[in-house]
Amino acid sequence: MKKLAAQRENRRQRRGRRAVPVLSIVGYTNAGKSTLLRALTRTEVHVADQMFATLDPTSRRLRFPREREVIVTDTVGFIRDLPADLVTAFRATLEELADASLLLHVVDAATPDCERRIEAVRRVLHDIGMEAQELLVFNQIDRMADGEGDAMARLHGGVAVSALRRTGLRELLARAEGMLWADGEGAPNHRR
Ligand SMILES: Nc1nc2c(ncn2[C@@H]2O[C@H](COP(=O)(O)OP(=O)(O)OP(=O)(O)O)[C@@H](O)[C@H]2O)c(=O)[nH]1
Ligand SMILES: [Mg+2]
Repeated sequence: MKKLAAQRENRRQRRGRRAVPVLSIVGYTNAGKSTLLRALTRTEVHVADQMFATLDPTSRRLRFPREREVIVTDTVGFIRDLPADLVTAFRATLEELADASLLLHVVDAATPDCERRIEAVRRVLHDIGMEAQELLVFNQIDRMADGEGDAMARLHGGVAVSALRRTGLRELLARAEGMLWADGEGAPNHRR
């Protein structure tokens, strides 16, 4: 664990020097975080329909138009009232979040209690002292009636996507780019 923490610190410093923004994918477990990372970067990341399929952080490089580059990291799913020992076990993953310039908060939009889950995830983020800006990503809209996912996303100021079908990703990237480079040009809009 110590060695891993040292390696992470190293990576963090290198990223800091190069000023590459980090986009961290967060969300309730099974929301589709790993599927989204895969869709965005077209690489294989462990995906499974089970609790906590992602047990360690996974980072990928992603290029925006205009040669802008970001690092996207996948994290373990958050659930309501995450027990303290689980928080300890996932500290490595949660520590990665300290790097984040932007949180892509993935929501399974087709789940009836998705608003309660959004709040649960926000509570965990708050409890670990995470305050980076957030973009709500309403995923799995292919499981909903036409237009329903878009309406939900609009209501919450988020974007609607299907990570599985790879729809809505262009809009997602445009919004993320706008949030990271608020002035449209120049240096990324880092939190620190
Ligand atoms: N229909 C549909 N299924 C999806 C979509 N995105 C993800 N899934 C499915 O949802 C299940 C969970 O996806 P994952 O990407 O593993 O979810 P996760 O958020 O990474 O899960 P944890 O790492 O366990 O927290 C898988 O069976 C995916 O195929 C989507 O847009 N539409
Ligand atoms: Mg996962």
